[in-house]
Amino acid sequence: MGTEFHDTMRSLDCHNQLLGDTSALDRALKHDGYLFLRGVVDTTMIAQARQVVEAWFRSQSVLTTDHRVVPDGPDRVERLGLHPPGLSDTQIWQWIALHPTMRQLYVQLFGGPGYVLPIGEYQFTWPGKADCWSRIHQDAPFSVNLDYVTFWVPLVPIDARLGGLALIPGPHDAKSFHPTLDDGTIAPFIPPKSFNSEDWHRADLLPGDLLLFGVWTPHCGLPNDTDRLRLSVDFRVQPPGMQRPIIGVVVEVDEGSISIATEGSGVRTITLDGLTVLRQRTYGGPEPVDPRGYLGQRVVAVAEHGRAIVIRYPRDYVPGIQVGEPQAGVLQPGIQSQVSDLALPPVVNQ
Ligand SMILES: O=C(O)CCC(=O)C(=O)O
Repeated sequence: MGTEFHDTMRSLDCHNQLLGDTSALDRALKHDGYLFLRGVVDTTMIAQARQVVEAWFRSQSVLTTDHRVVPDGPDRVERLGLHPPGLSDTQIWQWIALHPTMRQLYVQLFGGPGYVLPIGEYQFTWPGKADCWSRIHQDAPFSVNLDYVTFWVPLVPIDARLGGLALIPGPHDAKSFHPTLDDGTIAPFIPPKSFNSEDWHRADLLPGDLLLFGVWTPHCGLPNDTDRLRLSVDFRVQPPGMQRPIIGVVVEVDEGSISIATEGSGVRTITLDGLTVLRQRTYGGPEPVDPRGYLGQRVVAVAEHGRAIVIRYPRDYVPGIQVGEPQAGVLQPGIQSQVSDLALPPVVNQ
């Protein structure tokens, strides 16, 4: 599938009328599998984040000052890989996720503080990026018992030609569309034929808009038919009440257990058994069979009753120490903050 049917793809419903009613927002997120909110993210913050990300791409000589990809740029962007360390070093998704205005938004959406997981991505779909439709997926099969809400945040205006994100609305709870392969493992992607073209929904987005979706919502980044980069960030936030993973550095491993030095709750030891999913740094390859490979590594672990369900790597760092209270208050769509510097806020993960 190319970009030809994006214009006629069904539109996401906007949920702004539910703002101010956290129960209704929660019900809609569960029922629709997503929330689409217009103009709720601080646009000054997003403009600064865009400046940072574009500056990094300009430093790689692939982007012009008027936001165009240079003629031989698409191939060069592809060669940067999906997770360029230099882009990650800007720490700009964490800056957005921990920004005071975002923390205020978590309170408005969830009725309490959000906890930002150390799992975030910079998306930079380049013109002509191939095989976008072969990357349809749900997050749940990768996250195994780790629940969260994905915050998908456009940094640039996104129309049908630039593509953006499409998803399949619906509760989908606990229903995996990922086929099981012959060797018993779960396929990393969902075959496109699993859905009809009219099942897919998308929306034109502006900086300040926000797309939230749950771990069972099938989604896919769309192809880009322009001469610009589609820039967005996505990060994962846990509303109050969701079970937190254990996050820290592995300090001890033996046959039956793993000990993780956390930032807020000391060293936690959990048992490993034959059912523990041990994930390697990149998905799609062979999983590590020897848990001793995690020694000295920062990990995210999901445990139940002291038993490790999954050990995985974070994607970037977010402080786990909880300091300070988020400012309560109601954000109005279109709010602009007075924050104009690029300094990271103090250590705050609520
Ligand atoms: O933005 C994209 O292209 C894909 C995003 C995605 O897969 C995610 O947020 O989980």
